[in-house]
Amino acid sequence: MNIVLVGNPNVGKSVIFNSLTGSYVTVSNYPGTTVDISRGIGRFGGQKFSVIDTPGINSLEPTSEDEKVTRDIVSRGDVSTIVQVADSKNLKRSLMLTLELAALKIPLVLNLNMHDEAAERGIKIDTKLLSGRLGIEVVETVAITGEGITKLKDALLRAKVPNPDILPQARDRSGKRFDAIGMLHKRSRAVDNLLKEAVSVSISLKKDIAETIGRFTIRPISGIPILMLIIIFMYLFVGRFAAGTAVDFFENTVFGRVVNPFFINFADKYIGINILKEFLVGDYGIITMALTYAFAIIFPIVTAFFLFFGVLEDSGYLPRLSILSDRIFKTMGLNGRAVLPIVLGLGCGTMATLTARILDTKKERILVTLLLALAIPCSAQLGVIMGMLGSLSARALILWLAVLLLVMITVGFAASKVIAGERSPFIQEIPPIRMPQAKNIFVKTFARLKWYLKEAVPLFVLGTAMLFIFDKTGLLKLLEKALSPLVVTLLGLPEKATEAFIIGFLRRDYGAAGLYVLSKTGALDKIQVLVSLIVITLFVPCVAQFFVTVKERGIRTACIIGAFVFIFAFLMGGVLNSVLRYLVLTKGIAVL
Ligand SMILES: Nc1nc2c(ncn2[C@@H]2O[C@H](COP(=O)(O)OP(=O)(O)OP(=O)(O)O)[C@@H](O)[C@H]2O)c(=O)[nH]1
Ligand SMILES: [Mg+2]
Repeated sequence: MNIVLVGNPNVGKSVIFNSLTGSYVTVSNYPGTTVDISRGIGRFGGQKFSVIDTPGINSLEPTSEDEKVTRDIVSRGDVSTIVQVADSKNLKRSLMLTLELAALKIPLVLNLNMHDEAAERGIKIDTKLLSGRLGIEVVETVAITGEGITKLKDALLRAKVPNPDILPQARDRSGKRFDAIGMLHKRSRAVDNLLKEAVSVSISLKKDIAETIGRFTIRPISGIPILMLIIIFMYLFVGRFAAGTAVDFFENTVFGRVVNPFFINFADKYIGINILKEFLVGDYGIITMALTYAFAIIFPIVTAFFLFFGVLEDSGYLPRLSILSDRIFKTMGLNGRAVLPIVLGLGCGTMATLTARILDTKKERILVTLLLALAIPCSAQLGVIMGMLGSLSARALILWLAVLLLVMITVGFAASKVIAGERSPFIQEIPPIRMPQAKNIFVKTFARLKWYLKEAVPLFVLGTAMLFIFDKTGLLKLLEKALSPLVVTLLGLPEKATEAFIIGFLRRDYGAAGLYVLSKTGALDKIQVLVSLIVITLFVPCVAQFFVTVKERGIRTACIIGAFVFIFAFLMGGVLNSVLRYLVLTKGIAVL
């Protein structure tokens, strides 16, 4: 038995999926969280079901790639039941889709979710009447509290093919077929009739605080200060607290005093073979470098960032940010919807590259993929960088931010002229501002940390092993010499910084951590810190992101993007190096 969850974007499909299957897929308060299908097993009524979660759709006629995924699933022929998850607050939009789904003649259950929010707004739905008219089970739920889930499971066992009488006629009296617009019109009339009978709204005079806050975040005059407050708060929490206090504790106390001495001692005593000992606890040791960077430096930072980001995602702020910044994105040939993948890129560029699927045109998808590869640091990088720059000066941090913004806007602008295609119009559903749910945030952070441990840490180990081998074979010295025109002459950095770029190929955050350690030992001056950080931020995307780019955009586009980013990063670093040296050293202007 294949059960497929289908519905408009951001209505709670993934929460329902999680409670039917007991697994966890990401839940966030913005449309476009799910861009690919997830499968799980649900057990109820003494039976076993395969349950599928899908990306949100507004119609079975797909306009973007994630919507195509859903359309393909429901038209595949092995679907035994469709559960349409609907937002009770917006029944018109939901029922428009119901009528399309009904035409598939597959057993259907209508799940009116977000019953709590509908009730708050004085919306009352006559589910009995709706169920009678549609000829299917209609169940109200509050997915986040689990209310109604048992009823939904029962209803699933009684799923029926919808009553064909509710479907608008496809042909007129003379037997001619209606076109798409004609059908839309007829469907809309049919839905209006249903709504008239089944829904009553009692006006609630309760002035909604959340709604007021929501409006403030969109208007530029209040929205920009709010955005700045959010950035400052993020800096304090991730850059100061996590990258400063927490990293100090883990690096110096936990690893510096306890973990590393223990292993070094252990290796000294029990491991006779020198090279093996160095492999574990030497300069490029798996424990002293890979695991220390991974757990003492990056782990506290990503944890803080994921927590902060989870709150942001679940509050409903991101879709509002899209609207606030639609105008800036317009100059880059994009619309405000592109904010979502870009902001998600601050969490993880790999995931964000997948989210580019929600964009309507190919041009927009390529542009966003390019910007993600070039100018958007991922969470781990961002934390390490904010920590490093923060300890330098506030001015350095602002300069770094300004350079990135400038790069993003100019490259976006130029690329939008070069890449053929269209910018699509911007229409966006805005979900309500919601109080983030602690449980969801913890579960989500936990899932992301698990991902970090599974995907990122092995790459750190690999990178360290590479450095170790390079070092032992003398290749490292050769590479440093070979790259010296780039690293030393062009960027004005010490030779040792080459290592950070080498491991940065695998993951930029690991490279950034290398620079962090280097700067702590006093090997970099202020200009060098800023230049190296700009280069590593712009520098090639991590391996995982590169592979996803290949998968999504094709090998050719991925390689062009990769090559461009690489060259651009070093050129930009070189220019910045000369300009800063000129201003600071020759003119004595205190830029940093
Ligand atoms: N108040 C309330 N919030 C809900 C309910 N169900 C889901 N939510 C919230 O709605 C938001 C969207 O939930 P998701 O499960 O990610 O929605 P989705 O339909 O999978 O969204 P896409 O994958 O983007 O199409 C999250 O913030 C949830 O916490 C509900 O019954 N009541
Ligand atoms: Mg989802």
